[in-house]
Amino acid sequence: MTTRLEILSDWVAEAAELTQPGKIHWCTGTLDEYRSLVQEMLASGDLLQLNQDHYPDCYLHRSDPQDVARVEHLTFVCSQNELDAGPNNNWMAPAAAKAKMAELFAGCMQGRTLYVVPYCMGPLGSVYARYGVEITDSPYVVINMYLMTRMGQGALEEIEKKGTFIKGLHSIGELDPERRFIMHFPEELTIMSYGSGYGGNALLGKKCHALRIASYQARTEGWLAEHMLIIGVENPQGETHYLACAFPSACGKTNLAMLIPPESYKGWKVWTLGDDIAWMHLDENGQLRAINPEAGYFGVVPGTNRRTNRNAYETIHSDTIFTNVAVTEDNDPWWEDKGTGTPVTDWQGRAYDPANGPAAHPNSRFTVSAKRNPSYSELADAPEGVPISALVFGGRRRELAPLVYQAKDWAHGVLIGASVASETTAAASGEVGIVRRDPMAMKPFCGYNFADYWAHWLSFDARSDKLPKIFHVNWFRRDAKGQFLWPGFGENLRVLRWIIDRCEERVGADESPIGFLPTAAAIDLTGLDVSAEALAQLLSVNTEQWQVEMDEVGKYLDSYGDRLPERLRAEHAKVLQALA
Ligand code: GTP
Ligand code: SPV
Ligand code: MN
Repeated sequence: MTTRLEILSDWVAEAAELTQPGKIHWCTGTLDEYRSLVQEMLASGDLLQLNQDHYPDCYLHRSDPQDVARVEHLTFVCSQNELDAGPNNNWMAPAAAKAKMAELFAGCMQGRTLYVVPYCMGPLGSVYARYGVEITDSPYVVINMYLMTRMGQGALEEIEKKGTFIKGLHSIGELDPERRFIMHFPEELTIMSYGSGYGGNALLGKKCHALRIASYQARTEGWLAEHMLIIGVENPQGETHYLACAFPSACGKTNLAMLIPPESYKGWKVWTLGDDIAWMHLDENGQLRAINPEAGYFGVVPGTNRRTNRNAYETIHSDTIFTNVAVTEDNDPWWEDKGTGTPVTDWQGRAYDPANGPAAHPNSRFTVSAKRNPSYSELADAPEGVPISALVFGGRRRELAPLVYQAKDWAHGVLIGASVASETTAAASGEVGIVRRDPMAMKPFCGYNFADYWAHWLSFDARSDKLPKIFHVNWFRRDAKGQFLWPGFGENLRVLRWIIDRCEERVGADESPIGFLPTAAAIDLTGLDVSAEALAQLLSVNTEQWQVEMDEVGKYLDSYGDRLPERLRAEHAKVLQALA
């Protein structure tokens, strides 16, 4: 197979000329192709077979120990004008970046196969779907793209009809952290990634295309590309409300997306539409609608068990690629808090020794098709997407941020999103547990200047009077002893219920300087071991701490200089004044 689209065949020829592969393989996206790649990777040792009785069609990939997470310091947005990338991005001049990448890519695929991976982000043929082609020398990337996107012949046919696509050139290179760069050229709809085979660095449809490039396109075209899960919450009356929630990496999106209602919530059901990325458009009636551009999950493994996330736990018992987990004596995959089994071999393939740290890497991941999820919603395939009732921001904060609060209006909600801060996690290289600003959970993923991004968000209330209500949640507040105050996971539905009741104007709320808070009786605690004092603490707003926080937010916003929208400054001033 090749293509009748000349710009595509020319680009593949040009990439082959540069990288000098031994072979070129055009991916068709069939199950046979997936299986034969798996067989090749088992033969080469790239994949290890797991216990096929307990985990049919499950495999383990051990990545290079120096290549286990996204690398934000090596990720660049190469716009013509440095200011267009903004202080939120690393920037390099496009010509300099291309020269650097050409040097790295020169001859890098000698003796390897160059795979051409045409893919579609979003339901195939949907007006909201977008297309890309990833060229890669990693069969691991190909099989992950097979599970994560609509990949192969169908996507290629759409690309040929449209005549345009995002170009993504990827090579694992030498997996040398000193020769690793993830470059984005939003104005040229091009991505170049070298030297990593891991997740968001290498599966270019995900963070590089569906967030960095798509956010840039979304701004010029009037829509939103966000780091958000999408769920449907069905109540016992059979009404379903759709929510899109942005939490930073490894802060609970996959878990919330697959939520199983608590025992006392008879007749409630949570449907999964997406666990990481939402593309949202205003329809002709001014209703915000969301699609999930992805078709699979690349989820955090540690912490996944029957109690925290039974849907994920069951989903990953077959047809799953595990990356960097440990294995048991039975050759089952193992991870911290799995709740069963004992590790004998750690994620690096060494005999397990607690002195070496956790058995599974904290950022170990599962890759699995979304359709295997017991709570998968068929509407994830609906070309028109789902109508969104509420947008929810959140972060991992031991202090300060209450369990839940609601923005006073759209512009205040944009300020709340822009003010998100969260403790860093193992999803990116670097220190863990440091509070950093992560506006809209998009700090690593916005393909342009945050000041322009906030202006874009603010522009929506002039275009619709039916916008979703905006909320902020924090599942991670702790008491003086360091214990979580809120049980989290399935119990988070109690908070979603309040959010939906607010959207429907079914409950009142207490007004505070930071927004609307639930009254003490408004969060249902039936069957839950949370004391009234703990709930009071969870819902408390400490004025002094909030003044310090808002001063910090003010300084942060000021760092965006003249580009910062005046309206965001005014919203910030209003909150400061209310706190005074
Ligand atoms: P990315 O895939 O990196 O974007 O992450 P994510 O936002 O999907 O995070 P995920 O749901 O995988 O959760 C990451 C970690 O947070 C896991 O170890 C979870 O067990 C833990 N976690 C998720 N939800 C909760 C919660 O409600 N409370 C607590 N205490 N921990 C949670
Ligand atoms: C994240 O880090 O937010 C992820 C994992 O979802 S990765 O695909 O590696 O970006
Ligand atoms: Mn993510």
